[in-house]
Amino acid sequence: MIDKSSPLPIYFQIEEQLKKQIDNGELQPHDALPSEREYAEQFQISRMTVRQAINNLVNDGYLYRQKGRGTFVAEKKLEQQLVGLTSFTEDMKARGMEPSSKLLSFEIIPASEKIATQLQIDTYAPVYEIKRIRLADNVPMALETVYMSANLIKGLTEEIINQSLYQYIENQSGLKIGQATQTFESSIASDAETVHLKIPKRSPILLIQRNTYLENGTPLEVVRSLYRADRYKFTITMARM
Ligand code: 16G
Repeated sequence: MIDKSSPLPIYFQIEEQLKKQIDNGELQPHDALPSEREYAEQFQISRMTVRQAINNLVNDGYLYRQKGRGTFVAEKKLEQQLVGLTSFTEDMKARGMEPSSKLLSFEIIPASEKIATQLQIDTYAPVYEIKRIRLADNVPMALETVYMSANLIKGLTEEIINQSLYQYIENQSGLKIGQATQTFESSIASDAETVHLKIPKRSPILLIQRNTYLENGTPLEVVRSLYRADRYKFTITMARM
């Protein structure tokens, strides 16, 4: 409830109340929110204050607006701990979701100079280029492009790629994945990317690039992934240095 005598600003109290309703399931993903006018009447406050609270919740990803239709509760973001080197399949299984992939293209191409440098192979040496939409419970979460040396990883097939790449590398090819470096940047999705990810045009997205190495230091993969910014949140625990 709203406490007008509290030192906490009213918009903040509304935000907290809505967040609580979302967390405890009283408000479910895609539920329509009452209008600003209804909230203003219910709480006996100005519509401006309601709008401020709702704007903040839209900006923080708890709610989303649809032109001409209103404001709705957003799906909860997946919280991904930044510990350990894991695959998409492992990440989804760990949270009880069903991973799957939609293969967009799978080719062997000559390595560009940039990819060759990162994979420490000759320019124009054969590399796999694998483009996949990664889905969790059938919802597109990320678009991933992987480059790997075709001389290092032999015998990749469409069937394998539709399952788990890391599982194949470790269990079938006998190689040991060691470590990776990863960068995170914000970006804006292209029109084609928004179609694949089923998000509105010009949505913000997270560009994640990973360079993975085998235990012996050989570069294994160069990956460019676009993760849905409305569905992902990364957490990291840091110790004071
Ligand atoms: C993750 C990795 C990607 C790796 C893939 C293997 C990021 C940014 N990317 O999506 O580098 O190729 O897992 O997944 O985390 P798979 O074993 O399910 O095919």
